[in-house]
Amino acid sequence: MNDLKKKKIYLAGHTGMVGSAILRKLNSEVFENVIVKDFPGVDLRKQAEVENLFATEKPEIVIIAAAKVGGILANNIYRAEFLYDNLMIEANLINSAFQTGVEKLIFLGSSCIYPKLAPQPLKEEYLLTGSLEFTNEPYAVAKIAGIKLCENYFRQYGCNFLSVMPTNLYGINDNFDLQTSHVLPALLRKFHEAKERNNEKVILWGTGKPLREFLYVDDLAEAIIFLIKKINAQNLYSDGITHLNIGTGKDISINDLAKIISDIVGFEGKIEYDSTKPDGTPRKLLDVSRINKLGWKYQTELEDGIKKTYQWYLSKPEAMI
Ligand code: GFB
Repeated sequence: MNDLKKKKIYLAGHTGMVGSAILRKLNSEVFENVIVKDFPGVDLRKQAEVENLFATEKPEIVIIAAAKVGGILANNIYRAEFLYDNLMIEANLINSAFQTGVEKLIFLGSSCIYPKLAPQPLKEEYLLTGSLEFTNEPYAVAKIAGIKLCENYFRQYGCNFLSVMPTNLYGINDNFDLQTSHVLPALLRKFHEAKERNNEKVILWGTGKPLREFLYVDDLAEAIIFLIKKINAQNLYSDGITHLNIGTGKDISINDLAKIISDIVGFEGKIEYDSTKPDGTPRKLLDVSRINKLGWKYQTELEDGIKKTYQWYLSKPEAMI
């Protein structure tokens, strides 16, 4: 373990919600040699810049938390960028890791890789067994390509590259922009602003019926550290799977989530739905039995995580812009 703490770890995407949570965790575990160098310094979509970064820094472990991400509307509007940017980022990072002999790489994807109507809960082996959900198909295709890059660099060259698929994440440093955010930060903001302005109602998107599973981002960071320490690509691929699910194994309807958030925020008005906005996938509950058996389990219950996120939001006026 002491050796591991001295390894040079390159965390790609350290400024986002996920990357910043992983960075906090790496630092708190006293990993001594963590490098963080991406946008605007290095544009990960540019092959030459990524190759130069790897040639100069020579990382030994790589974590790919860098991605173009967003909620249902952003995925559906910026379809070309969600596909192109994510393909370029992951292809450049994974191939550079191969070329420079990186010892271990962890690639982060998303639960939207599974078919829209797959049986629930979603087992790892359901990948590529049916059609994807339309709103996030470009993002999902890019993330599936990333899984397949890791798998096939392992199959052809034996690279220790593994992929993990977290469920919907939330927490501090989340994006609270109402056009591009995911549902949980959007609801915190909508209920908070409605309370502050004494509005009678809050309008949410879709029907409120879809079910989603939410994981507090610091729990995901714990899972990543656990995987760095304990799990290698061989463990996954020899078990016949290409990636590991990470989640809580519990889901909730958007309408029930809205009730919890409005209670926490203290909004007492009505909740209405705008059915001109998409619902997206009806349900995406991950089967997390594999990672649980390996020895990792989530810690933060939904209400506690929402309270922590709301406290952070209130303490950061810039998140409200
Ligand atoms: O979190 P979200 O944007 O993305 O939306 P997905 C989840 C559900 O919440 C959808 C509803 O059914 C939305 O219609 N919703 C209700 C709202 N009100 C709101 C609101 O004010 N804002 C938002 N954003 N949603 C994303 C994918 O899917 O999840 C990505 O597009 C990725 O590719 C990510 O996989 C984790 O869960 O539907």
